[in-house]
Amino acid sequence: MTTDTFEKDILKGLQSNPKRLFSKYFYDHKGSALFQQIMHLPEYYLPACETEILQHRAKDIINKLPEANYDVVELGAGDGSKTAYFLDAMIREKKKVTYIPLDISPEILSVNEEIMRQKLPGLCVNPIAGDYFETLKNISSRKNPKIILFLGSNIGNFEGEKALDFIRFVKSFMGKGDYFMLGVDLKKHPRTILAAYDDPAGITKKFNINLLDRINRELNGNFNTADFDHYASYDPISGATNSYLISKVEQKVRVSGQTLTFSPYEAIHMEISQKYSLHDLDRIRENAGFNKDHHFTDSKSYFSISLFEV
Ligand code: AVJ
Repeated sequence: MTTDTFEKDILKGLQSNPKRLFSKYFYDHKGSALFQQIMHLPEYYLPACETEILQHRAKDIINKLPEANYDVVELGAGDGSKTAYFLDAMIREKKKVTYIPLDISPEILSVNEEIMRQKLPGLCVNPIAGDYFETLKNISSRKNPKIILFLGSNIGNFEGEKALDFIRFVKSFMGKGDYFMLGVDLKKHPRTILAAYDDPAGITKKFNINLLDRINRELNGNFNTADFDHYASYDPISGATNSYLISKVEQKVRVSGQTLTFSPYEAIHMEISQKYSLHDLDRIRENAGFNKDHHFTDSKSYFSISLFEV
């Protein structure tokens, strides 16, 4: 990511009304470490539910896959530690797999490779660093049938129709007999969802505030982070969790030579974490032009790994 795009996006967002910042910029070094802490919070149920499915339902998922050979392509793979459970099951079920983790960060991909070497020696791993747009082009010319993984409820960060646009975009790199495997957080009791984004330990607040610190560091900003508070809300009708930073006082902030003014209690929209019902997912699958779907959920039905067939 060039500073240029970062600077343009941040200024544009902060000069908009309402003000907004983009969650894709949360993940600098410090932000990635804070996200690791979030994943271990008792209120943040998502990773445990997804891991349960990948550990205990992998065989049911694999039973839906007819071919003997697959390229397993993972979008935004990270360290791949959860994916290892699925890959392990693939190998035990005698599938021949090549694992192709795609991620923007080459550093995390070398961690991924090392984890696979330790957990699954002998697995063929072929990492590709870059953004989705560049890296997906690379894989569309490969001949093996593909399973494209997009796990961790990362689809939730796309606003409204953008999720469907993204799935259609991914599908344009797929052919007959390929599968899209999507990890999604399901609609559930609003209090359970809200608690996951409003932890009493305040880690989610730090995760949001860190973007202001990043702007201070990288764009010569002077946010006084103590003047901002974190606020999350969940709308059970739309299924959107929205996170905001609220300016507690009237204030002026300088960023990249520009002056921004905040009214008392003015909000910056930070992130959407969209929740879906299985019915919502069926509709998306149909609108994206996939043939069939299968949903695999954890024992509490909090999370789904959904398999869409081309
Ligand atoms: C990484 C996008 C799945 O939205 O649940 C966690 C990020 N934000 N707590 C999510 C996040 C606040 C997370 N995703």
